[in-house]
Amino acid sequence: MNEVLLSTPEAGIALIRINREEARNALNDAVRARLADFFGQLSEDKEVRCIILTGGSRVFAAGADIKAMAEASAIDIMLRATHRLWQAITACGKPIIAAVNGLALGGGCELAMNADLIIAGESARFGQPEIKLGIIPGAGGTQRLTRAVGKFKAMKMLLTGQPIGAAEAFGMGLVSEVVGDDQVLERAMALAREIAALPPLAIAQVKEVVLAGQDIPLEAALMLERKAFQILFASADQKEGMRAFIEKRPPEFKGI
Ligand code: DAK
Repeated sequence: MNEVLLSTPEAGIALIRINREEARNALNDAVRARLADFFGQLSEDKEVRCIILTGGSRVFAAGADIKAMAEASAIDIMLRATHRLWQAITACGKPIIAAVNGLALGGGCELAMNADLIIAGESARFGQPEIKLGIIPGAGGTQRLTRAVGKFKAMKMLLTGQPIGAAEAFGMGLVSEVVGDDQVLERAMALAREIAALPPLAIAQVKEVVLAGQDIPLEAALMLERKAFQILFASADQKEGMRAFIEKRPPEFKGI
């Protein structure tokens, strides 16, 4: 039950921590189900403005639980339908920051890639080692990684299974920021605080338009952007934000 922990370190900020150190935070069914529950719950919670997802100091997550799938049949894997659990994360409309210390491997790297921002400690390592187990990534590793870093860098990681360090991951666009190992959570909190103070309807529109837009033709994506832009003029926070600027005072956003 305590393999995934949820807390509220500050108003508006939720912190989810994977806490299965003895198995290097491997994602078994229980961990995935609990992650899905928490993300589903937080999606509906109006008080939550930003979610931080983290693991331990040495391992963010070492991927799917190999012991739980080693002897599975193809039908077992199909019936487990773990993509439904991942969908609870991808469907979450709130901004998600992955705070990554140590290893993010396989499903762990895929989990981090479901976040909107990745803050990595300088010793963090990212990899898709599935190829060494005779499989390929099954939760977006071939697709999200390629979209994030491009074909040739993704292929190198996917075809060799070799992990890369935080600096290289930053250079290729896989992480948003690299900070000292002991600064990861602090930096994630600072960013979450900044995001939590901004108008949530506009924040949600940024996330929705960026994610939906990257998989459709540019003209359609620009149309989505225009519509989101227009619709925000129906929000009280747009009026507040612009009036506050003109009146030279700090805005008070209400999320409406
Ligand atoms: N699964 C299960 N147990 C794991 C594990 C994992 N991924 N990673 C580590 N453990 C366990 C070890 O077996 C060991 O257990 P005991 O021997 O104590 O019982 C314990 O955690 C400590 O591990 P080590 O002794 O190996 O610890 P080290 O610190 O020396 O090494 C390590 C840490 C993370 C470098 C190493 O454990 C390692 O290489 N782990 C495997 C990493 C890996 O190959 N990850 C990819 C897994 S495949 C799907 C979607 C996605 C996926 C699958 C399906 N669908 C939608 C269907 C994803 C697949 C994957 O992620």
